[in-house]
Formats: sequence, C-alpha cells, structure tokens
Amino acid sequence: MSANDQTDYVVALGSNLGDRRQNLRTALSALQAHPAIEVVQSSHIYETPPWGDLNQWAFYNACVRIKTPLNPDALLEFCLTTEVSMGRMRDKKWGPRLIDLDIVWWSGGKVETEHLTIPHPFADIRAFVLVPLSELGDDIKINHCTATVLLETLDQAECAKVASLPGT
Ligand code: A4P
Ligand code: MG
Repeated sequence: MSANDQTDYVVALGSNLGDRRQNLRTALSALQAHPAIEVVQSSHIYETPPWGDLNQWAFYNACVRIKTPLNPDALLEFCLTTEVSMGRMRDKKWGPRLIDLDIVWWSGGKVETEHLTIPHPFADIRAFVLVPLSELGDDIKINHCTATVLLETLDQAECAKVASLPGT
C-alpha cells in the first residue's frame, strides 16, 4: 500500500460512565489494533463539563489522529462496532455514555449522508472537542478555522488536562 492510499482522520473519544480514563485507553487500543489504521497522534485526556444534557457526570475527552485507507462509512462502522464491543448501551441523545467514538474531521472535506456528517455536528462550538483537537495540528480546520481560532470565543476554563493517552 502506498502512502497516497492513506487518508487522515480525527476521531474524538468521550466517556462519562465507569472508568473513564480506561475507557478512552481501551478505545485507543482498539484503533491501534486495527490492521488498516495507524494512530499517528493523540491528545491529552481532558475532564470536561457535560454539554447538551447538563444533568450528568463530567466527561473525559480526547482526540486521536489516524491514517487509514478506510473510507468514512467503513471507519464509522468500526467506531460503532468498537462502542458496542466495549458494552455501550444507547439511551437518550446527548446522554451518559461508556464510550463514544465520533469522526470529527477528515482530509477529504465535507460528508453529509443519512448516517454520517463530517465535520461532526457542533464540533466548531464544543470546547470538549476543540481543546484536545487543538493539540493535533493547525492543518486541521473545521469550517475553515483551526481549533485554536474557534476556541478564542469559547469558554474553555472548565476543560482540565488530566492525563496523557498512550501512543503519543
Ligand atoms: N453520526 C453522524 N455523523 C457522525 C460522525 N461524524 N461520527 C451518526 C460518528 N457518528 C456520526 O450517534 C448517533 C449516530 O450519529 C451514529 O449512529 C452515526 O450514524 P450516537 O453516538 O449513538 O449518539 P447520540 O448521543 O445519540 O448523538 P451524538 O450526535 O453522537 O451525540 P454527540 O453529538 O456526540 O454528543 N459533553 C461533553 N463534555 N463531552 C462529550 O463527549 N458528548 C455528548 C454526545 C454530549 N455531551 C458531551 C459529550
Ligand atoms: Mg457518537
């Protein structure tokens, strides 16, 4: 396989149930174990206040940059399968979750299908996405802006760095 077959993606990891740190690390290990995925960079883990549904535990969030020849649908399928294999139960939208793997960005531009939207909805106004994303390179742009620029108008005071993810 040549380097030209590879596409860059950012996968956002989130958890606010169980051992949150371990859940993110298990998800990272699943990405690393996939034969067609190369994890090239990972952010620190941040503890972040809940967004959307405020009445739930604080989250741990991180972002991972990968290279893979998988197309967006195939990567989404792998993300959803990983969530299920880790024991995620789907309850209410924006509610508590053991693990969430969302495709935040890829180098191929916008995707808008019934099952997949890239950049991930609200990524440009979510500090819990943008704070870890800002560690992964200024070539990553959401709606033409870097995470660093988007964060200038957002409150990120409550996003606290708690640990590193392995693999950096
Ligand atoms: N889907 C569409 N686009 C994507 C994409 N780019 N990546 C579809 C992944 N999935 C995508 O997702 C439902 C469906 O979204 C998937 O089956 C896929 O076809 P879901 O994970 O079951 O979750 P959901 O809760 O019903 O909705 P969603 O949109 O994933 O929730 P969000 O937007 O991810 O929000 N606060 C903090 N601090 N940190 C968090 O991580 N997460 C949420 C969940 C709310 N508040 C949070 C956090
Ligand atoms: Mg999701």
